[in-house]
Amino acid sequence: MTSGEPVTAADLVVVANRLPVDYVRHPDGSTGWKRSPGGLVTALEPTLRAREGAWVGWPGVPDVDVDPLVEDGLSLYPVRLSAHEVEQYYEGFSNATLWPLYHDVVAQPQFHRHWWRTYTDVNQRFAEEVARVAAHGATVWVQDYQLQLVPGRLRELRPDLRIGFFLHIPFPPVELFRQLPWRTRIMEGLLGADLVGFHTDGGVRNFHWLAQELAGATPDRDPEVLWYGGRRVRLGAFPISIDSQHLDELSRSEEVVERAAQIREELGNPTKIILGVDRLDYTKGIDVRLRAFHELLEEDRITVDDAVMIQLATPSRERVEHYQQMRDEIELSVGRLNGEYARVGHPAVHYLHRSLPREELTAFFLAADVMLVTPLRDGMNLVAKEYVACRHDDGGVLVLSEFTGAAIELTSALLVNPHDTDGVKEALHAALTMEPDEGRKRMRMLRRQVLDHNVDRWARSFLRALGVAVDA
Ligand code: GDG
Repeated sequence: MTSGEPVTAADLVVVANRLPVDYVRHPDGSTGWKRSPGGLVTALEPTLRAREGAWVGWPGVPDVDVDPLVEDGLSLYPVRLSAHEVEQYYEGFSNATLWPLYHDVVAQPQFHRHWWRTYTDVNQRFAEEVARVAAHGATVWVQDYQLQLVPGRLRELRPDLRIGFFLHIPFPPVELFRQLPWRTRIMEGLLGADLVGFHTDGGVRNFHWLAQELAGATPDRDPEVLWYGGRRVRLGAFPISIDSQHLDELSRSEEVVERAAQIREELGNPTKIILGVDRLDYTKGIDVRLRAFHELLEEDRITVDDAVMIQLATPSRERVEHYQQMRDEIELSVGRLNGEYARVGHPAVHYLHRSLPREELTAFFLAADVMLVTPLRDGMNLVAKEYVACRHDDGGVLVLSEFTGAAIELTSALLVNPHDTDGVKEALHAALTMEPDEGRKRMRMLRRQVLDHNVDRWARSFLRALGVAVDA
């Protein structure tokens, strides 16, 4: 897969915490690269290839020195992180300070000065690496909350660059953001960009206000423009999407259709299959849906013959304390539920704590009669869109939290407030008993939205707003 020389002066540089490949050490001591196919790389690959593109990021393993490489035609520039930096910059400041703070403080953020110092050092290193590989006047697209200081640092190093920043998680309400001891520094960092993008208008509004209050930016007549340091900073909402066409095709393949039927059979042909798919994260509201399902069983409104639940939970951030606690709580709830309602050979909840191949996941989406997406807060939530893209049969009902970015577009889902257990319970019951015609009508509307707005369109609209000439 690896061939050619990495570009030395890139016209377009994507910078993200992770490279689109992971460095792997095999048990026999040999090393190699494994692709980690995310939506982002799918979206950006064509554009990166079309112009001398490069990707700067961490290879996923601490303390390794690896040279720049070319992988499937993409020039990749690894940034080295020590184990200490991974602990403080990534697990600490990014995932135990910023992540809970930006998700409405659903868990208590931890503020530690030594984590912050490492975050600034690592952001500086990323900026320096980009400054080295970007051609004169190049465009740089910085991704996400781990790298919020990069736009500012980069502008100091390379004022010739055109810099965009996109935040994949929510940008929090004013009062919450103000808790952060380093709030002004973060705002100054982000204001180094020419374009700051969010999933929703809410993010734009929060940022617009805080940039004035904390960093002294001045507003323009255009509510999506701020003036800072004599420069124009554009803001905008760019709701991300998925590779809808690809998923639609995959879900129509014979293998996936057959596997979906087989899953139903393996479950003992229940009347309804309820599905949840998430990274195991406390923001995703996995406990909310388990509670709703549990109460419906308790109240005899459904039985395990009527409905089984499958919760697929991808392992995530396992070294962060909040995640360990939450995993224990979820597994306790699953155990209780099964203890009370399962029959031998027929669990009420099937819980898998592992990552599945994309084809297998697609088959689960196709098999599920009800998809439960109940985050307490989520920037977008791609799983909701993936479920819709897979339902080429117009089947299935989506129950979706109001507090996801996706809820703004997917208005034909059954929208729920995840803090309202009764509301979630009623919506789950309504989904399980919905008339097929009504379900199909809703799914058709959802599919129109998801198939019309794929991730490629998202990437193009961001780059266009940044002033990059992209094909229509
Ligand atoms: C962040 C923001 C925003 C899950 N399990 C398996 C698997 N997945 C895939 C899903 C989906 C992705 O992981 C999860 O994306 P989400 O959007 O749902 O959530 P986050 O990981 O929290 O993403 C979020 C996103 O960034 C993009 O901007 O939407 O709000 O939090 O694609 O399908 N994939 C495979 N096996 C699994 O077991 N192959």
